[in-house]
Amino acid sequence: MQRDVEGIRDCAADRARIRKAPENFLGAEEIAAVRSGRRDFLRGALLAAAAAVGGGRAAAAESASQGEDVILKPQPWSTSLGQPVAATPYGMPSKYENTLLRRQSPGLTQVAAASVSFMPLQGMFGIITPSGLHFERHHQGWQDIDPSRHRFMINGSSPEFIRKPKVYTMDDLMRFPSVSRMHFIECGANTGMEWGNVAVPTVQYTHGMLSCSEYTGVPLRTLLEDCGADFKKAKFVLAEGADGSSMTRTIPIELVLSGEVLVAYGQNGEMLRPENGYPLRLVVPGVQGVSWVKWLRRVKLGDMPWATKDEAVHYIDLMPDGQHRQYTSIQEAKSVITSPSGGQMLLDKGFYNVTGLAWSGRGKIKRVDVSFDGGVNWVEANLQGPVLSKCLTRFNAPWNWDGKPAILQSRAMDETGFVQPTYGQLREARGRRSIYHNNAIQSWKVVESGDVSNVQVL
Ligand SMILES: Nc1nc2c(c(=O)[nH]1)N[C@H]1C(S)=C(S)[C@@H](COP(=O)(O)O)O[C@H]1N2
Ligand SMILES: [Mo]
Repeated sequence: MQRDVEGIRDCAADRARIRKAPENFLGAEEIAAVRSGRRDFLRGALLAAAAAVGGGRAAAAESASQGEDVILKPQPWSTSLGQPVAATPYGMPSKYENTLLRRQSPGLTQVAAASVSFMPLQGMFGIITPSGLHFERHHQGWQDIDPSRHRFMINGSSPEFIRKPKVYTMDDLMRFPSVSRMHFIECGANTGMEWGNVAVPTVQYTHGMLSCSEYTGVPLRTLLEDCGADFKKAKFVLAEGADGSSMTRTIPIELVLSGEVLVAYGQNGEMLRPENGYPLRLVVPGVQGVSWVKWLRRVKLGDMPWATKDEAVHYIDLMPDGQHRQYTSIQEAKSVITSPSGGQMLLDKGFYNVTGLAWSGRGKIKRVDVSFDGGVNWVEANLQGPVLSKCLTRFNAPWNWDGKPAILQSRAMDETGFVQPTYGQLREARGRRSIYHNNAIQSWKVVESGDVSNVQVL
């Protein structure tokens, strides 16, 4: 798979044919350069001609002549001493992998520390998000908290809910039996800008408030039992963060009793990153990101939802009848084709592996269909294992592009039988003035030049 402009030159012999999405709004210039064959972008007129006429043979000829050099002559890396072990005690990506980064959307106002960075889905593989590329959403910036000074308290809004309120140190928590589980986290506002038909250019900005990790921690249920919680009386818990945002969210006790809610300290085999809540965060599988309270300092038991600012003023859905819907926490089934996707460019007709991600807050993904004609005809995609509950699932579908305009879509179905809606169906139920919980089918338009862009199909 072709992943950047330089890569076209270096890897053309692999017959990879997708140019990577421009990572910012300089894309048009790069594309113009591809077409005019400017030599600082692409070597020689041959490939430029190939791109212009969409012919594969010229590109193949170019790659063969390049291939001779790198395959027949000894390269510096085979004739010199390599770097020693532990030259980088904490390993970093290759210096050539310098464009796949978290980015802030140019379509959003940047409010100092209260902001969002998006995960670069368009160039990622499999289902796990490397921790350094995990999206970020902070309401008051992130902190790097000294774990020896971090405390986690469990109490009740009245003594009837809990017999032994406790304060734990990180050392205390890490002595409990732990579990590790893979789950996605999606901000309820992911894909939010598309409600108003504002088409942001790339999948990073349409769907990048999404990540997936293996989390390690203690089921909250275990800790509540340790404190003598009365599960007959307590109906809800309130989770509270230690940062300056006063982030508090109500979580129904049934979710906690299922054992799925974790008080987590581990992410992808190491401690959480500071941006993701180090040293402790709540993991609430299937539920929108805001409930995954970071820098978790307290869980309080009660018998009524608290209606705090982040559940009474924010994170509510404005319905067509003018009413606000509250506590819509579950992330319904959703999917998106990550490549080819907006901003990328198909360099040639022929075979493509269309790939993407599907997920559901209600369980496992059962099936994903893919359309190449804007939803008229559908074929079933291949689900790539493992297919886990409340976790990202990778899908792939083979496609032979005939060089004609096409509209690529994916449609997920989860194990409850829920089918991802079209924009028409979503707007019928929800109107068009929402911010949160947009799980409509995403469409990518491919034109004859090979350019891929974001369009909405009802
Ligand atoms: N304490 C605290 N927890 C928080 C937030 C925050 O600002 N403060 N942001 C929430 C929101 S809105 C989301 S979407 C997720 C984002 O998690 P991430 O930054 O690890 O991706 O954290 C949630 N937990
Ligand atoms: Mo969020």
